[in-house]
Amino acid sequence: MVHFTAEEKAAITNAWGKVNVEEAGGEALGRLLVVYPWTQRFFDNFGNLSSSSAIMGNPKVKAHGKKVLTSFGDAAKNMDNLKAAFAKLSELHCDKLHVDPENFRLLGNMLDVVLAHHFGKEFTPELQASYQKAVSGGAHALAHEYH
Ligand code: HEG
Repeated sequence: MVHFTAEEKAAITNAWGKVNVEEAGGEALGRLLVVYPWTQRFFDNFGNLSSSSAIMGNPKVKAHGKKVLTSFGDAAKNMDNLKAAFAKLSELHCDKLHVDPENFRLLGNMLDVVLAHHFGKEFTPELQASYQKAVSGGAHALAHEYH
């Protein structure tokens, strides 16, 4: 299980407070769908995904991105027990949605790009490392109930 030092927790929480979750969520999910187009198959009820501009402007992508990042942020309040924080969602993504957990990692990397863009030089390697740890911890926890 991942362990976070007090400094890492503080850095993650502090930076997360400056993130516009709605914007960043739509941007990260949109980029996932553009960069890894096979991920679009989970969202065939989202309407027009025919081009990158259609995807990035699609209101359902934005709304779902916000939902995903909001729940990610809620879990970040529970960094000592990500497994418990994500247990229900893990079951949902496995049993109902059949999302391959590899996709959690891909989405995490898209979030990385979005945060780097948002924070610029403030996204120091140390902060990036803390986020990578949080994201891979989250991805691991989300995959935990898979069987
Ligand atoms: Mg998932 C639903 C969170 C990655 C595909 N996702 C949801 C919901 C949440 C969530 C909170 C709504 C659950 C509900 O309605 O009760 N998702 C979530 C997190 C992460 C993630 C925290 C990773 C950090 N999801 C993810 C990825 C895919 C995916 C990578 C597919 C590539 N999620 C997915 C789908 C739905 C949800 C297809 C149902 C969408 C719908 O039709 O409403």
